[in-house]
Amino acid sequence: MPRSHRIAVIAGDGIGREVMPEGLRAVQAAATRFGLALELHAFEWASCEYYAQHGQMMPDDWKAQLSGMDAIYFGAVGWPDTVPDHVSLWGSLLKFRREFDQYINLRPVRLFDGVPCPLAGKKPGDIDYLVVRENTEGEYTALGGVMFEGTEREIVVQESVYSRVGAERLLKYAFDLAQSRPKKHLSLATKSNGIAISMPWWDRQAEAMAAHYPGVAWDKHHIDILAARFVLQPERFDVVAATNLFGDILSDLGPATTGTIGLAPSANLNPERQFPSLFEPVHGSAPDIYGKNIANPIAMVWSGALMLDHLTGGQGAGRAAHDAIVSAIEAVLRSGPRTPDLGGSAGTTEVGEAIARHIAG
Ligand code: GGG
Repeated sequence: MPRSHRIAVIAGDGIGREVMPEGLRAVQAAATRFGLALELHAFEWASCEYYAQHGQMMPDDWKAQLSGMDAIYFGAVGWPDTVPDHVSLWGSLLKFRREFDQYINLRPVRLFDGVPCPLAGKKPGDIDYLVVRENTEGEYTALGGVMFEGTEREIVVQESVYSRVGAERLLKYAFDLAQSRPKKHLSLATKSNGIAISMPWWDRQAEAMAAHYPGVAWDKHHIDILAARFVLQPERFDVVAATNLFGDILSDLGPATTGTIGLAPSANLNPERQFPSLFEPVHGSAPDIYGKNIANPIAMVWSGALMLDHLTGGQGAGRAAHDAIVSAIEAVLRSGPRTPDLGGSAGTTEVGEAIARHIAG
């Protein structure tokens, strides 16, 4: 008998706690339908509440506690009233990404049938691309410092770090992905006119990688015009490769053009499977709407679908479970209950239950 897939469940903060039960409802409905054995292990840490009690976001042995897990299903982190955002993020999510070498952050962006598009004249199919964000280095570093703090001469320096290994593995993943898709197109986010050392270097890495993929057409866009094109010509895009910060910005902008970032899922992947990968909504903990049962659970649910697909290597029961969850999301967005971010008045739970009913068939 195949062994169970071991999943660490970390709801985190704010609406992470409200959308997680709906994500689990969908994941469990799909697992039951397709005979996937799951072992769920809930952890209460990686939250600002834990920080308030212990002075840190996670216990010292967090890695040992997660050893043997096949995936991490993660809600959201951040409660700035009690813990500064950079402390909560660096104390939890960024530790997972870096110490589990989840160097790919895959963020699908798709306009669904039935969802009013804020962009004039766009229909489903016009917005359907994948942002591939570098996830362990780049602009996200804690390298730097402050001099002459609190004086008129105050100076702050923070470094960005791009390694050849980091760029090559990101680009290889993104080109492989582009090659596997019907459009076979890759766009690189750059800013090589203004950021005159690291970005021309990125352009050269992409050019070198592209030489191995003659079947993939590629282009590069400065990040400013790329942002405009996400709004004006989203149909141009298929796979978009970006550094950590550029990818983070693009993967909020993209979903905003599809109606709401409440739909946007993500997969923080360690493609070699030496470590567990992590699946989370793109949105954060949204303290302003926490406790109202109005958060859209679909990003969490869709992230769960990506997790099940990953667990079985994109094949068999995990793939079937993924497809059933995405079909259920499509059905509910076409004619089911909606949360207020999509103009509806349904609650988080109501939407989650409707999706789970579709999955069960
Ligand atoms: N579920 C994602 C989450 O909690 N995100 C918080 C956040 O600000 N993340 C920043 C990032 O993805 O770099």
